[in-house]
Amino acid sequence: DNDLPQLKVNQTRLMAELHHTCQWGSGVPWKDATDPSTQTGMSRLALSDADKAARDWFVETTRSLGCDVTVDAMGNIFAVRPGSYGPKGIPTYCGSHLDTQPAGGRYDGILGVLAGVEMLRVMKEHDVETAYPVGVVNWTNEEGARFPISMVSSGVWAGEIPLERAHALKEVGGSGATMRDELERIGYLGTVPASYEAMPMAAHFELHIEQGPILEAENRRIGIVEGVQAYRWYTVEVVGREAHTGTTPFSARADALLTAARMIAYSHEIAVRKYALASTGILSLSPGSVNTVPGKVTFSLDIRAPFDKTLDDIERTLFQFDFRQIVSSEYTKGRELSFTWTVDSVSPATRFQKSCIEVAKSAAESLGKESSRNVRVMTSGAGHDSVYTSRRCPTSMIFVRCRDGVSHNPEEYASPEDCATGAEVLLQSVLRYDRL
Ligand code: HGY
Ligand code: MN
Ligand code: MN
Ligand code: MN
Repeated sequence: DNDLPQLKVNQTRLMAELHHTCQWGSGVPWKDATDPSTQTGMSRLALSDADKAARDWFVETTRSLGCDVTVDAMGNIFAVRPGSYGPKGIPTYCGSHLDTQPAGGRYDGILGVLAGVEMLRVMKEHDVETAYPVGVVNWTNEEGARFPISMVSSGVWAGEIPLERAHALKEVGGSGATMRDELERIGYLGTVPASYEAMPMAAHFELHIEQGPILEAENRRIGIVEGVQAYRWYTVEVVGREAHTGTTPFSARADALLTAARMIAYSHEIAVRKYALASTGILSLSPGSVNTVPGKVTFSLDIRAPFDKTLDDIERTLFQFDFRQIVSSEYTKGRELSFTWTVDSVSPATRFQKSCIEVAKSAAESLGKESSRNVRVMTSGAGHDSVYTSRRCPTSMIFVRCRDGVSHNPEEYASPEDCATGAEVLLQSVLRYDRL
């Protein structure tokens, strides 16, 4: 592979496009991006008007770079640049997602998509001829923030999530609009089936910020991701009984919020004991009055661990024993206290394929002498669409460090140099994989 052109990405252009695309979903111009006092963060929720604007830009830009663009039934956008083997060749893709968290950052997802666009630009500029087609894909609703199954569209593509279930997903706390409604409203309900049979991939590489503290702590610039930890999302509903806060003694209360708070605190204790993580990011209660004991609480649980078995243990412990124990101990004081739970999203522990890990690693090490000290093989704490693509084709990911390991936060930041280096490793990985 030494005769591979040592192509450089254009860092200024890449960052200019990050600035340009941040206009969609950000209340704050990029120049204020590092000033926390002005930061409102990115809110380019899946299938929102801001997401549509970014999607339209992606379609128009990749078309102008000579790509055929296909939109599937989940609104996944596949931009494919032909290779010398012609249309029958199966493309090597790089991809990520344009949607963000409600108060997200400026790099999570979009950096990987824009690095793919930069790859296309560099290939066009240097008349690079790949044997197989290369593609850039934008996966719909990776975050699962607006429609509460994360990586749902790559999950449908991989045949792991039924299309009907995804289409019927209702937006969190919103108007009740479904994914299908919103796909139709913004004009991205494609006719091509959302499936790997319809849109096959030879391989999938994803550039993403690490979203954690490891690379920065070890002063490494590039992470080569060999797998993703397991995680599950639950919704727990606790039902008690509304009561007057001034006249109802504790002994007669069925306080749904107090009970839910104890359950949430306990889930964190269990997670710590089992070297796992637990978080509650959504909590709603009713009726929501200062002087009424809450009768109903609904909260989310996001549990993560390196191994599925740990999640099995935690799930069994919480839902078969401890939550029952907590509710019944509260119950003896009051009456009519109960809870129900649903599993909303399951992302099993994932190991990427050696072929892609090795390609990405050698691509990173080819970037100059000291680079091997800059490279760290690691697993991802966050879920990504690559979890699902790895079910259907060789996959790996490339991480760049982010300041203080912060993400899903307006202050998310990755340096222009690191963004460009990551994009270069992505470009080299795709070129090398094409040669395999
Ligand atoms: O939840 C996750 O890890 C991802 O950001 N969807
Ligand atoms: Mn992401
Ligand atoms: Mn994210
Ligand atoms: Mn993610």
